[in-house]
Amino acid sequence: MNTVEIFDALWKEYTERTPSAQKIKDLFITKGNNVFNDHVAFRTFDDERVNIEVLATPFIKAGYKECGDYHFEKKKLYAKHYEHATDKDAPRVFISQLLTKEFSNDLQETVKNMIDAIPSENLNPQELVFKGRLWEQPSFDVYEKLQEETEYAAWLYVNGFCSNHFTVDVNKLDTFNSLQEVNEFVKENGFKMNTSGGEIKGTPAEFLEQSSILADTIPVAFKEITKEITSCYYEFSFRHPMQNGELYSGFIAGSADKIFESTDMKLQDK
Ligand code: OOG
Ligand code: NI
Repeated sequence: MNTVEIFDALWKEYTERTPSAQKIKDLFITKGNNVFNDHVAFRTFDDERVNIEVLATPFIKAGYKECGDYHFEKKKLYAKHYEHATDKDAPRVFISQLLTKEFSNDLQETVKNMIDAIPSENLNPQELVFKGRLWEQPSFDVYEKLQEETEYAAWLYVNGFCSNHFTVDVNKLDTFNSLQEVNEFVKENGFKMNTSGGEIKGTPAEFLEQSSILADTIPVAFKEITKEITSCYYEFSFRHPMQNGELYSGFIAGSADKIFESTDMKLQDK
């Protein structure tokens, strides 16, 4: 698959779970903008069958190369970002993994069982990122136990491997000049922003400002009960030029730390 095919397939699957993203994109288009995608992100576990390197496979095959890496000590996550070697219009890819050994034996066992349950024909690095949840119907009891230790693992247990956000490249919008203006527009249209760490994460001095809506929720049929659980969200990024005049191309760990929380159940109105 080339990059266009990859991102078309990911967008289709993502907007089925994240109707707000399609609605917001359409609002920008109605206002006269072309919408470009700055990056997508994936989440996974550090198990060698599904870790960052495995999820990166389709991108590496399509011409991507590894760029930065990021540590999240409190959330016990590690991440890498990838950029296309030659195609400057291809979106960046951010992939994080949970450092499972830093959690309880129970959590490690649950994660191992999840991955053991993936049918072998689906454990295909070239396709893993397009498939969503690959294990059996989740249990609400297991979901809640994971959530006590980490929202990230609970979210992954329900949602599986999928692009958890696309990102509007605010620099390339024609009718907006700042992230503030974009946020006002998104809020006026009835969407709720993730305000953890402030509505805008990062500063011009860090060369990257970001914001995101709170994740949509979708009904999840657990073994015991059907409940509304967070799916995915939409992000907005504004990049600033560095001393050499080029736009900053990486990520900022301190900001990403808060962007992760866009899928936290505790930020949703109860
Ligand atoms: C990724 C959060 C980090 C960014 O742009 O800093 C991120 C996630 O929610 O999995 O996307
Ligand atoms: Ni992001």
